Amino acid sequence: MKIITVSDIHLGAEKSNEPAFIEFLDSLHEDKKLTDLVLLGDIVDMWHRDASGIFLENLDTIRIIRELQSKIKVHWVAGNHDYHLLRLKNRAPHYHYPFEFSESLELKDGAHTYRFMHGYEFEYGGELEFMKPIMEVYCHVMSDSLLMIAGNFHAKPQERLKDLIEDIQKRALDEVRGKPGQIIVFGHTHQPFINSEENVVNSGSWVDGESPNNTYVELMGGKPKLFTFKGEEIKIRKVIA
Ligand SMILES: [Mn+2]
Repeated sequence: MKIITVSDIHLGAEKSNEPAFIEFLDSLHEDKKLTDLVLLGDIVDMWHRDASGIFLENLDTIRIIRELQSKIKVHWVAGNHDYHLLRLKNRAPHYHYPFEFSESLELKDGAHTYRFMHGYEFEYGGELEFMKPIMEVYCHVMSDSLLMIAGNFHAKPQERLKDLIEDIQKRALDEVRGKPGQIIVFGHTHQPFINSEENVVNSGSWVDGESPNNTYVELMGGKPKLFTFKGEEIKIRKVIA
């Protein structure tokens, strides 16, 4: 089993690095060992583009992911910016969508369990249930006036989360603390890392201006690796208390 995970492409947002992401997806066709692709949320950005237009504007990307589905399993975990995807099934239960969208995901590989969450859960903490309908509303009623009112809510994650980042990373660690064999993989913060115990992994983003960006996670045999597409493996390990 070889899993590749990416998150936070933010397709539809001005700074999304769509061309590089398409090139990356194309490259996955060559990987004969690959069994699973996990799209870990905020793949499309319905907070910056109307939900109906966004898929028309990104047909190329969707087509490539569909083609990959003939070879590997594709899992799509919803993020806060594509949270509405979880509700598609309720709206049209008779329609067979090409992707299954889930709130979180667990994949087992022998003695190892990989757990995937987008990561807004770690930001919102106790307010999570209150935030879910708000995330959905944001996906629906994207408008310039709402963006103005929202203000800070839409700031770049690195600015918006700068005082919260340590807490978010600790909450992610809490998910797997004292659970041998479990690895938590999340995104949301646009700050890719693997911790020193190699059981907490952040997949980063594909947004211009973030550094590093265009990152992806590879999971094989219980070992996470972090790469920059067309760049180096990121070998630094972050200590989280
Ligand atoms: Mn997010």
